[in-house]
Amino acid sequence: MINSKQAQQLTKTIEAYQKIIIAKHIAPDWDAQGSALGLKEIILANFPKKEVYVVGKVFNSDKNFVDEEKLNPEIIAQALLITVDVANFERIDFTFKNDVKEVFKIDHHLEVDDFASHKLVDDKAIACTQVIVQWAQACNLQVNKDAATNLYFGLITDSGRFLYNKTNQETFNCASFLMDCGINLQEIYDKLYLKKLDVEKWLHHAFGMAVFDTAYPIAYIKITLADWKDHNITEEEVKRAVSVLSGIRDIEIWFIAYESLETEKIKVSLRSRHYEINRVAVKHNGGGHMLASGAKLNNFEEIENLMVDLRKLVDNKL
Ligand SMILES: [Mn+2]
Repeated sequence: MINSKQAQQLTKTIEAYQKIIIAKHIAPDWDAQGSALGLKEIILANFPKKEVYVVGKVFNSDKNFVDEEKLNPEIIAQALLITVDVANFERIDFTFKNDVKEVFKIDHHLEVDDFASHKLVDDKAIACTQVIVQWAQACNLQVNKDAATNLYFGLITDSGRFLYNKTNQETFNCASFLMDCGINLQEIYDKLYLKKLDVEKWLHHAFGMAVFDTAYPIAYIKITLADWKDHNITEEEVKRAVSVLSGIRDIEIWFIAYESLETEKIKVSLRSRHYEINRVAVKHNGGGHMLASGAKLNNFEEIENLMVDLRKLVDNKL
């Protein structure tokens, strides 16, 4: 649950500024972008005289939001910067973040970097958009369909369609509230989940190439450039092949090892349902999270070394 003093403080701070810049984390996801656009809509609907600018990259694009072109040093110097869905100052996707008048942080990550003068943070919230919805509710602000749609994008994606652990009663309350604001679930799900035929063909092909260890619950897919280059897919889409091995009872650790256009090395995306695979990843030029890590190999022969370490991990001998 959000802290009501912090929520009131956000409204007061917005009221105190004429110019407001909203920035999210670099390489934004739906939660970051939905938070920024939803917040902008709410501010404009409730405080129509404010000038609000969303900055940084557009999700899944190399373009920046056009709002950013309207900024100049004078505007920036007078502006309140609101950051959404970003825990660290360096990760804020705004070149002039040092030049603003004041920074207000809205977030749902664990607090590691106290970069703002004020904040509205709930690290129990599944999505940053959940924090923004609760703020709007706490302050009786109007939320129109556009704002609600953007906020729902964050809620449904950061919760993995309400599957992940931190999904709770508050999450469903927010979803219910957003439905009352007039969102169209079918439109949202079509935008998020309709698949591209070329990618689906690739994923099925990739599953057919999987190698299943006979003695251990480990599987992998070796992907050469020749395997993927004629599939009319991007390298990001190649990487999605790792997901075809997930959610299978008999497989507890899985990875893809693929030839990339970006490096001479073989890139590895490594996943696990409960083993600490990051301990193996660091031994193979990589690292990451306990259940999702990356690594790099010099050649495909090194897959066998990786397998040796993963089997040791399963045997508790690493
Ligand atoms: Mn988030």
